[in-house]
Amino acid sequence: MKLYYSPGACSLSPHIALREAGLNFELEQVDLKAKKTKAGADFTQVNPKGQVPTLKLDSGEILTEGPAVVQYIADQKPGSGLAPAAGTMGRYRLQEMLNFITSELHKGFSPLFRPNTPEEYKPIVKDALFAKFGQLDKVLAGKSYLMGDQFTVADAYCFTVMGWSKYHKIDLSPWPNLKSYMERVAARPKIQEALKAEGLI
Ligand SMILES: N[C@@H](CCC(=O)N[C@@H](CS)C(=O)NCC(=O)O)C(=O)O
Repeated sequence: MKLYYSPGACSLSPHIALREAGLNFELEQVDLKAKKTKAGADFTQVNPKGQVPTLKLDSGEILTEGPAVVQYIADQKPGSGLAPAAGTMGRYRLQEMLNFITSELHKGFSPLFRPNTPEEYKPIVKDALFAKFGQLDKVLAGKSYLMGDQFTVADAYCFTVMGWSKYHKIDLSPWPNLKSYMERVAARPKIQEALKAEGLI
């Protein structure tokens, strides 16, 4: 498999999942502005949406959209516990969480990254995000990970997106469960490996 990624972008989530699953994979960096791969290829020929994460499967097929990509990775190693078995209530709970992360958190952060977002709109974006942080903080009360004691691909995604807080000088202290969760997840050896491989630490 080959994961097309950009350092620190949402592609860090499947990158973590691949390492946590212990799968063999290659990484290829993408310049998201120029839409070029590190090797100089036109990235839109790989993924017409021009976005990461993009996973090239061993069959040559291309899989996109973070929540789908991480579930595919988890399902390659069912014993890893990265996702409950398909068709179980646990899997629907995982999908519920992945969808929350993608639509409320990930896309909630997006305006903060756009160079043309007016400064006066940013506090409105942050207020909406902070309401979601409060909801996550409640979910995490008394739990090690989002789904309970087991680390899953939802944690890889949540850690990736919540990590963007530091780029926007957002202090997580008002959400103590979320803050300690971020520290706990960051300490996982495979996460440290992924962060190093992307040049983030
Ligand atoms: N709906 C996609 C969104 C992926 C996405 O927003 N990727 C960003 C990086 S975090 C990207 O590639 N941005 C460049 C662009 O949209 O042109 C998913 O969930 O995977």
